[in-house]
Amino acid sequence: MGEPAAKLIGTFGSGFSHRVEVTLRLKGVPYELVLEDLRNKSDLLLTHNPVHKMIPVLLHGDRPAICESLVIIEYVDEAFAGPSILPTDPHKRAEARFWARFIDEKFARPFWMSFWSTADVGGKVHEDFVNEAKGNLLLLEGQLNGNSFFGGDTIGLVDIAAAGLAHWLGVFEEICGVTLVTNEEFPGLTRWAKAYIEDEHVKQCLPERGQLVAMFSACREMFRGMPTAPK
Ligand SMILES: N[C@@H](CCC(=O)N[C@@H](CS)C(=O)NCC(=O)O)C(=O)O
Repeated sequence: MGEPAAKLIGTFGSGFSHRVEVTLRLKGVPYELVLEDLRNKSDLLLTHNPVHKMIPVLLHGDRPAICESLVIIEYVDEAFAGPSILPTDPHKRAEARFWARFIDEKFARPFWMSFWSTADVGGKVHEDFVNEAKGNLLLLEGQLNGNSFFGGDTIGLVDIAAAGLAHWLGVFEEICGVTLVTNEEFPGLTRWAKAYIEDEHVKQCLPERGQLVAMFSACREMFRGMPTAPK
């Protein structure tokens, strides 16, 4: 890929890091990846994201860092040449942003809790989370509209935001013994997940499945005791 044009502070196994890496790759931006140990945060991370103290963080030139994965994706799309990640039509752009935010704000929690919740959490039991997650999955299934990707023929903002559903889902299903997505119930999403993980740019920055299984298995008891997804 050539001399790094940007530095990404990320961590192994994070779907949020993956979002930024895949965006940089799709845009053809050479980058340096700095892997952070989140149990022992570096000065680099604390200096550049003093507000949330979270990865991913993007450093580009001498200007202040860009934080928050969805914000970084849009920044990279606008700051660098290469194929567009967001549609050019303003209405379609707004729709893509809406569904990307839906994934973080409405989809993510019941999805996560469908795997990891064991007890009554905030008045909800495991089955409530599964039902909620499936309702959200149906909404996403509808958005595919027979297309390969949410944005049409090529990977865009919503596909990148939903990457956890493509690659991390199977890992969680295996570890937790919960099947959330079947081809019978969600044929569009199943096809989409396969197409996403088979994309050449995506493949290059997907964490290896066995390593993900090991990592999430090691944290299983910790996740099960949490009232929400880890931050
Ligand atoms: N909303 C953030 C979420 C990022 C996030 O949850 N990062 C986690 C790792 S996957 C983190 O840095 N956690 C460290 C902490 O909370 O102390 C984004 O989209 O970038």
